[in-house]
Amino acid sequence: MKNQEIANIFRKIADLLEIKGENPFRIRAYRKAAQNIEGFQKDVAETPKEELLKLPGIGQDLAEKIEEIVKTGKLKTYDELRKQVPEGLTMLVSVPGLGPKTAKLLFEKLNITGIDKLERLAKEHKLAGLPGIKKKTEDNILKGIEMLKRGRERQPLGKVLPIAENILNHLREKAPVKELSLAGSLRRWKETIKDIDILCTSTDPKKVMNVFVHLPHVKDILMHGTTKSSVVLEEGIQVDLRVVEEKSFGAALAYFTGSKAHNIRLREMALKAGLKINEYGVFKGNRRIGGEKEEDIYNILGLPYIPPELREDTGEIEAAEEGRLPTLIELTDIKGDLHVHTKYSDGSHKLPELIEAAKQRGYEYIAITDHSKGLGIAGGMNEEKILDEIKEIDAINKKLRGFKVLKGVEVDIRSDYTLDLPDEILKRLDIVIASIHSGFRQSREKLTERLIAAMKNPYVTAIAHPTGRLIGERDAYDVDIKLMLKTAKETGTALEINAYPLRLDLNDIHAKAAKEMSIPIIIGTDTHILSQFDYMSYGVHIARRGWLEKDDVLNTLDYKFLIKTFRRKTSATISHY
Ligand code: DGT
Ligand code: CA
Ligand code: ZN
Repeated sequence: MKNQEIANIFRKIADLLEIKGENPFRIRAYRKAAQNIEGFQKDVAETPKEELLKLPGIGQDLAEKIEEIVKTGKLKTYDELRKQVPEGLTMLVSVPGLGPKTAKLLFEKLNITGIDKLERLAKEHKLAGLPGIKKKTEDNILKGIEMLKRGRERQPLGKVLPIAENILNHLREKAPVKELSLAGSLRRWKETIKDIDILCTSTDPKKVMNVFVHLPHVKDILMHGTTKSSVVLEEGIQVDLRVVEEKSFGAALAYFTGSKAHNIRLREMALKAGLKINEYGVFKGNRRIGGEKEEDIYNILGLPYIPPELREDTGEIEAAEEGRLPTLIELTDIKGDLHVHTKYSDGSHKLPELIEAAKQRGYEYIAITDHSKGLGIAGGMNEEKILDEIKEIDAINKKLRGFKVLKGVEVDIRSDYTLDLPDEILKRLDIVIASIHSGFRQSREKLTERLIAAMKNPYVTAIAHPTGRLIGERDAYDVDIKLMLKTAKETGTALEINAYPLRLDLNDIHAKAAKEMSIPIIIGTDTHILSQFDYMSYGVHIARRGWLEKDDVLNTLDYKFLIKTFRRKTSATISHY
C-alpha cells in the first residue's frame, strides 16, 4: 500500500515541474514511474533496488528516490520543489483540467489561492476576459471542481479493489475466518467506490476484529465491536467488516451486496408472498426458511440466481422472472487481448516478452496495437517503423505454433477528421483500432464527426476507448453517443471496452446499449507493462455489468473466426462506399 503514497509523491513532483515549465520529458518520466509503481504487484518498500531497476521507467535516479522515501518517509527533491512553488498555486493545478499556465495566470492576476474562491469567481464570470480565458474555460473549471469534490467521496474501482484484495488476503492469513467475501459496490464492480464492505463468519469474532482494526495502514478506528468494526485507511478509504452467523451468511451477503434499489425490489416480492427478508434470513412468520446461502434468497422467491454485477434494478428482476437473464461472459471465455503496446511506441517490453506472457495466461492470440505518429510524445510510429513492426511480427508468426500475433495499430483520429496513417498501410494490418488522443474540447458535432469518419474507413476494425474519460480525472468527451452507436452498427465497426482501470470505457450503460443494437464489442487492456494484462478482469466485469454474453464479445472467438469477422467489415464497407 506504500506504493500508492510513492506514486502520489511522484505525481505531485510532475505537477510542480509543470508549473515551473520544466522539460516535458522529465515530467512525463515522473508520471510514468508513478503509474508503474501503482501497477507493481509487490510492496515497493520491500523490494531490493536491483529489482526496482528492472521496473519499466525506473532508472538509477528514481530508484534512489524511492529508497529515500521508504527510509526517511520524505523526499528532498519534493520538499525543495514545494518551497519554490506557492501552495495556493499547487492547489489550483490539482483541479482536473486546469493546466499550470492558466493556474499561474489566475494566481498572479486575481490572487486566487483556494478552490472556494476559484469556484465563486468562475460562477460570477469574473475569470473570462483574462488572456486566453473564455466562458468555456470557466465552465471547464467548474466541471473540474465538481469532479474534485466528487473524487473525494468516491474513488476509482481500480484503486480500491487492489487495496480490498490485500485486506482479504491479510484476514485470510492472520484471522480465524471461515467464509469471507467482499460485499457492496465492490462486489458489484461499480466503477467508483465509496467504501469497502467485507463480510465473514468465524468461531472467534473477537480475534477477527482485533486483527482487522490493527491492519497495516489503518489511520483511524471508527468503531471496534464484535459484530461490526469500521476503520479508515491512510488512503482515505473507509472499510467496514461485519462478522455474521453462519446460518445468516447468505442473507447478509445479499443484503450488504445491494444495490439498495435491488434489495428493495426483493423485499417487496417477499412481502407479496407473505415472507420477510432481512440481513438475518428469509422468514415465514417467525420461522426461518433460508439464509445460509445467497441462492436461498432468490430460490425462495422463485427466481434464478442473479449475479452481483446485474443487481442495480435496471431490469434484472423482470428478466429473472421471465427466464431471460443473460448468461454473462466470464474471464475464461477471453481468447486473447486486442490492445497491447510494445517498445515500438510507448510500451515497456519487446514483442517476445509480451507473447510469452500472453501464452502463459493461456491466450490463443494477442493484437499488437502500437500508437501511430500523431502521438509524438508517446513515441508514435511513422510509416517506416510500422513496416518494421509488421516484418518482425510476420517472422515471429512463422515460428509460432498454436498462437497468433495479430498485426495492428492504434491509429490516431486527428482533429481534422483524418486518420494518422494512409489506407495503404492500414490495409496491411489484421486489426486497426482508432482513437482520439487530442482536441478533446472540440464541439460535440466535431468530436462525433471525427468518430464517424473513422468508422467509415473500411480498415478501421474498432474504436478504442470511445468516450475518452479518465475516471476522477477527465469526463467523457462530449460526443453524441446515439449517433456513434448507430454508425458503429451501420458500418460494422466494433467498439472497445478498454479495461484500463481508469478508463473502463465504453462504460456499463453504453456497453448495454451497444449489445441491444448487436454492435460487436472487443475488450482490450491497453497493456504497457506486463502486469497490466491482468486488467482484463476489469474489462470483463464492466462487460458483465453491461449484460454482455460470450457471443457479444469478439475476442472470445477462435483466431480464424475473429479474422473473418474483421475482414467482413472491410469488404462490406468497400463495396458500400
Ligand atoms: P458505495 O456508495 O460505493 O459504498 O455503494 P454500496 O452499494 O456499497 O453502498 P453502501 O456501502 O452504502 O451499502 C452497502 C450495501 O448495504 C448496499 O448496497 C445495500 C445495503 N444497504 C445499506 N443501507 C441500506 C438501507 O438503508 N436499506 C437497504 N435495503 N439496504 C441498505
Ligand atoms: Ca460500500
Ligand atoms: Zn492504447
